[in-house]
Amino acid sequence: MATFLGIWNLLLLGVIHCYDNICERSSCKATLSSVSKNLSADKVIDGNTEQDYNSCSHTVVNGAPEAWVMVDLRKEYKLQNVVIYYRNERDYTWRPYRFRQYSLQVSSDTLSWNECYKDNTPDSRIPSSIQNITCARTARYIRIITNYDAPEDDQFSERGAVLEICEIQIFGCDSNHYGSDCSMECSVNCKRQTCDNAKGSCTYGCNSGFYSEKCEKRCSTCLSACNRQSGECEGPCPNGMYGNHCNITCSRNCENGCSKIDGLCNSGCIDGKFGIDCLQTCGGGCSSRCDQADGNCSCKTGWLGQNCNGKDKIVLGLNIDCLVENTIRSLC
Ligand SMILES: [Ca+2]
Repeated sequence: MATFLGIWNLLLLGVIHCYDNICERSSCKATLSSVSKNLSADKVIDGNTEQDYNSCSHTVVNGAPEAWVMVDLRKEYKLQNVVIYYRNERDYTWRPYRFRQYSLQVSSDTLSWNECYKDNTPDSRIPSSIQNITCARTARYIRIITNYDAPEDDQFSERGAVLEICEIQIFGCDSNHYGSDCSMECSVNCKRQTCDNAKGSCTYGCNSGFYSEKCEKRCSTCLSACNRQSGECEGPCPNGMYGNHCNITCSRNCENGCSKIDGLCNSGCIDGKFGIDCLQTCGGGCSSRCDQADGNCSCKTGWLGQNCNGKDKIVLGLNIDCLVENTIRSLC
């Protein structure tokens, strides 16, 4: 009957998920700030979700201003949600009043804690004894901690915080898997092969040479990293390449590579070439390097024209003022 009620409670709470209950398949360890009688921390992760007194852990009454229960998952997991079962005696008027105002926190090292949820139930109300808290964090440690001193205990002159946690179910995936059933593997190109549970986006960015949300696209020939979203190279291009993705080849006639931005040669053209992309050839009659912009040069004896690509008629012995080499030469 109690099991049926437990399932019914889950359905009412909408606790329907496919993520693994991490403590069912690993060596989780639970500890309490203090232990009352034999109601030890083991009861928090024993798989039994019954909520009667003997099925729950219990910190001591009049113990301390603070009470907590902590679960160590033994390694980092990507958490999705945490379901907490608090003591709830069904057979008489006892209510989970000590559960008010608890805090659910996670940590990777127990030194700094990150709060996923803080209950704000006032003294006049009773919190639900089963709570399903979304906690999409990567963590190794989970704790429920409280310094709430319930007024109901005043009549017994009992002071301090008390926790009576029966079970903590921690749902999530291994750090390198994702999806509602943890069946999909994070890309090996994710740093630490860690990604978020919902979409598989790499949590810590991409390994060198990859980009996109899942780091499945390969950067071009960037010398250093490329932009996570666009794939554009964040540093210079390898010599001889240009463009935002460094995937365009500089003119083969550049003297010393070309500008990453527009492909213009860094140090002009190699000897014998001119033009904006150094693809035009200097005249055959140039006596020295031709002008990089327009190809003008000083001519050797017997050559004519601004670019020195024509021959003097005297040299040719023909009555033609000027012949353009390689075009009308057959007329010479
Ligand atoms: Ca239990």
